[in-house]
Amino acid sequence: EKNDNWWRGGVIYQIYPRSFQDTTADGIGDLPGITKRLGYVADLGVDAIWLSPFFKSPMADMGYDVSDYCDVDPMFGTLADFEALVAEAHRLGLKVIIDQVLSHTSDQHPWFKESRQSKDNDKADWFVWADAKPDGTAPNNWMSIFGGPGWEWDGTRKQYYMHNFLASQPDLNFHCQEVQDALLETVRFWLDLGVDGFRLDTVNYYFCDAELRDNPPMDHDDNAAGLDAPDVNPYGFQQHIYDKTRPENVKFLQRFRALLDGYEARTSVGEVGDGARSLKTVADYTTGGDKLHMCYTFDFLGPNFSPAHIRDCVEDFFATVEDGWVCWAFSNHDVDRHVSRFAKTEAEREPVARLALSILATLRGSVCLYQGEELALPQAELAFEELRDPYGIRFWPSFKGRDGCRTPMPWNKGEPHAGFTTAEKPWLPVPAAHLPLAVSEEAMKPESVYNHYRATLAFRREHDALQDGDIVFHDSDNEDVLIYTRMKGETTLLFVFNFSAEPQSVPLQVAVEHVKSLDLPGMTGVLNGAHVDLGAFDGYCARI
Ligand code: TEU
Repeated sequence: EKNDNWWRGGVIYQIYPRSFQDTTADGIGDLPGITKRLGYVADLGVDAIWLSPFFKSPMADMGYDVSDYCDVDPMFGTLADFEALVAEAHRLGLKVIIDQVLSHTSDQHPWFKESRQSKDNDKADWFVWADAKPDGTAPNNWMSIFGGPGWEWDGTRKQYYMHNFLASQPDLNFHCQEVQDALLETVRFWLDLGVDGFRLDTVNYYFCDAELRDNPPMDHDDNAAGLDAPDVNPYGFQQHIYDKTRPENVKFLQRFRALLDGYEARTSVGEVGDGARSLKTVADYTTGGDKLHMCYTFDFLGPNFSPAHIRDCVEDFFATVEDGWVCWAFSNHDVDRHVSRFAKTEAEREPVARLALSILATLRGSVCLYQGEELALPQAELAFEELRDPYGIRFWPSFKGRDGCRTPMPWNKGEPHAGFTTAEKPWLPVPAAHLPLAVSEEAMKPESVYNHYRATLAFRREHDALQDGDIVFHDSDNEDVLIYTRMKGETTLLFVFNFSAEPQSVPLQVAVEHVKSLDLPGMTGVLNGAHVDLGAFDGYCARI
């Protein structure tokens, strides 16, 4: 039975509320829609859901611009709807993790509206304000991730304010104690409502350099996931050592953790996207058991899916982060869906989806799945006119934005908009290519990727060593093959995976008489003498 440590090795299913299920016929998903579909989520065999933001917001960044931390946006429902959602989730045995966007607010948040009035109001220091340089330009060279300078001039206050993302997402000033206190009060509000945990958006951006020093130029090797390529994003021109990932954050995270520890069995997962420096940051934020429970890096959110990359990332993680904990993910609402990143052809899409999940579910760490990946949905191709993501609209066509992974869940092939909405037009279209992959189709087929997810997650639950057992990688002279063991107590489980479309015969490095083959769902690798024979994108598991 899971306990206070349920999150350690737990599986989280990310729901993007706008695109899960509409019940009000406005073309946008809502909380009652999620509640209605929780049975489906529980049946997949996950431990928790993570809900992307549903708070009051002008939706300039699809809810990652919050104007009231303690209320539900009418677009998504009411607080009562949220309480009903939590009650239903708990009845089904699902924990509920919500997304806290504490680094910045919306410019429509009352705190910012007050702060921008003058240099001496009660909230004057709640945001990062600075005078212009003598020539009128911005205080320093900091850039916004969404393009252009990280500073916006305010005509009323006659100062610049800092923003890491849109100009309508002003950065809160964490050096101000009152800001920390106010944010922790909002966290307490949700804890008291029964929320089981928090995903902390851009947790390494909370503090900026108090002296506002210029950033040095970017070292491009320092760009692990390749998301910050300068031709796509001017953010990549700088090494953000002054406006992000400040050591001061550790103390704030200790305050945050102390608050959570006053409640039972709560958890937190921080989003740390910071290129090659991520692991140092994750170590700072998750070791010692008095800060975050776990972090989320961008290691597996880029184009690279190979045995060497997976081994390097996992080994580096546990070597650097020691007793800290990770939550791995291949997909989320910010990146192209992973089957489209990893599979070279349409024929490879489903085999790659199966292989990726078999690995994800057997690595050391917690797991985060993104809605629709259990259907092996490919990235949607959208026309410029259909885009809603300000990031994509800004950089089109070199970067097409994040809408292609945010299209609505296809529930039922036979219904308009695949059963997502009865509105004439959903906020983003359901791609035609997703219709044959709808839940109504996939659930019926025993061999579907969807049923592979259910069986593989069940396999994970059955084996204690897969929750938090150690992991050791083993060398192979075949670069298409990944071999590792998971160990806990007396149990050692061996895994062998083939990342190529060619069959492989892999020499076994243990005496055959000690090997007891296990049925790894959806995988057909077999023991053949002193070798494991694997088909294309295949896997094998044994107790040794
Ligand atoms: O994302 C943080 C972040 O760093 C992303 O901008 C990432 O670099 C980019 O999306 C990669 O394509 C979080 C949220 O997940 C994202 O949806 C928000 O837009 C962002 O914060 C601002 O709140």
